Amino acid sequence: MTASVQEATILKAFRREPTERTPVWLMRQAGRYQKEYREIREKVDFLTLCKTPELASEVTVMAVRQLDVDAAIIFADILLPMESFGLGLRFEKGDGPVIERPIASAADVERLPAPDAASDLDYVSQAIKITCRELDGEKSVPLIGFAGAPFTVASYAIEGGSSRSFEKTRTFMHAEPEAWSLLMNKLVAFTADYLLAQIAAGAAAVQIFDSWVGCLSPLDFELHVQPHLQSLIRTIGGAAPVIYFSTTSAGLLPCISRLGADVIGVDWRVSLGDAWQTIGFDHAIQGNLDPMVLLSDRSTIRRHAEDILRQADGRPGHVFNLGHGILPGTPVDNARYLVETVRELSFRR
Ligand code: 1CP
Repeated sequence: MTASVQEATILKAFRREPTERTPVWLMRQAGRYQKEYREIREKVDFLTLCKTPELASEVTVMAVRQLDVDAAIIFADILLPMESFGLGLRFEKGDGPVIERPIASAADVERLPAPDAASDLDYVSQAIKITCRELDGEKSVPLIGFAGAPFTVASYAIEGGSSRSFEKTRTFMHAEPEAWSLLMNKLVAFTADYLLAQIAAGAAAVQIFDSWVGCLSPLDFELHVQPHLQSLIRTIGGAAPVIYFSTTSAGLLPCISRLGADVIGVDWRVSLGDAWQTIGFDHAIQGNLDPMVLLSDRSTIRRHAEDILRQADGRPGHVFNLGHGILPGTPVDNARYLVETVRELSFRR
């Protein structure tokens, strides 16, 4: 990474250094809401797009140019490791992901291989290298790497796909605590190698997506998830700033503050000011506009952006983002307007 990338506004905010304005990027900033993305997807299926470094890089860079955001996020998916673990992965039209051979027993966990993340998902590292080369020359826009958190990835591996209540996952966690722990260990080992490979390829920060962990009680989080996340973040060992993102997790924030992450991503179900107070000002915070607001109009978007910036109170260490991924029906113009508005409203003279 070049020195000018290190000085990028968003990396300063991750380190809680003062910045002249609040940096902004949007989760799922490359995706179906863009005409250009849909055109590429007419030609290649989603997994082929993820596995072709030139194409993955192209959609990553396109989102940065279209929205003028402060960071890129590499185009990939948290479910790619399913293939590495031999569980099978396909995406059905309209129905979301299908895990072909889901985990159903302790024996299934014991039988899981120990794949080599860096070589198995080398196509992600290649896409990162191409993207960094592309973005470095231009405006020194840093690239964020990512992976799914062990709980959220395990939920797909056990449910066999998306879920509402995570019944099988939570039942397995309670009924087979030892197998659960072994599964977490295997996922942590893989994910640590994967994230370190992304950092080595040029990612300036990494985000751990724990989208569904909010279905757990604080007690179960502490018992069955927290030590594994701590071990994952400890293994990354400061090689790059770590963002830990989750949703519907307001009640878990005291536990989340103990994970060792540098930046905590929160959704809109908690006010940003309260969340920051709870996790402590020794963390940076990322969030937290309701993505649904981007389906409305400019004055509504502006009002909500103002409120979030007011909650952050000009304190160093706020990175503006949505509280969850951008929705497919979002007008690109509204997303662009949000980025412009955050920049304008947060500018500190
Ligand atoms: O073209 C298509 O139809 C594919 C849609 C799509 C896209 C654009 C999927 C399938 N994944 C992605 C890209 C993606 N996924 C990115 C990179 C793009 C960017 O941010 O700009 C990232 C960071 C993810 C992460 C991801 N995948 C998460 C965590 C974040 C979140 O939204 O909670 C999760 C849960 C997934 C799983 C996933 N991938 C795709 C689908 C349909 C799903 C299932 C979601 C669900 O269970 O509801």
